[in-house]
Amino acid sequence: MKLILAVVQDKDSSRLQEALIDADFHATKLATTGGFLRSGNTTFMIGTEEARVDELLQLIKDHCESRRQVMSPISSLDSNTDGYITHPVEVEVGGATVFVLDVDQFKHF
Ligand code: 2BA
Repeated sequence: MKLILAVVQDKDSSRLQEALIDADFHATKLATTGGFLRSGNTTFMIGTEEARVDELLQLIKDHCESRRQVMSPISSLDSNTDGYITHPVEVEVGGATVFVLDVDQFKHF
């Protein structure tokens, strides 16, 4: 058993969710926030048998696009800008950031 954690852009999450259901993968969708851009993204937790990992990775790849995203700078009128970016930053985000983890035990009560 493997646990796949896939961080994807919100724009791709519905399409990916439908594709996971169609392919009979069981997933949990979490609303997450990127540590760098501090904007919302979506993390899927997907438990599956090792034999289906390559199929799952391909499915994630097929449904997640990379996009350029500009992070709006925080307003200088805001009182506390500590640790926040104060100039526009354009970065390439995604398609998907994926972690494949070994699962010690899987229980479904
Ligand atoms: P964020 O942390 O908001 O990062 C968004 C994009 O900003 C990243 O896209 C990358 O292109 C850029 N970026 C991130 N950190 C940077 C830095 N220190 N300097 C310059 N540019 C930086 P992706 O690499 O495709 O990552 C998309 C999202 O996936 C990330 O959103 C984060 O939520 C997650 N992620 C990426 N790598 C991760 C890691 N090693 N561990 C945990 N989560 C990760």
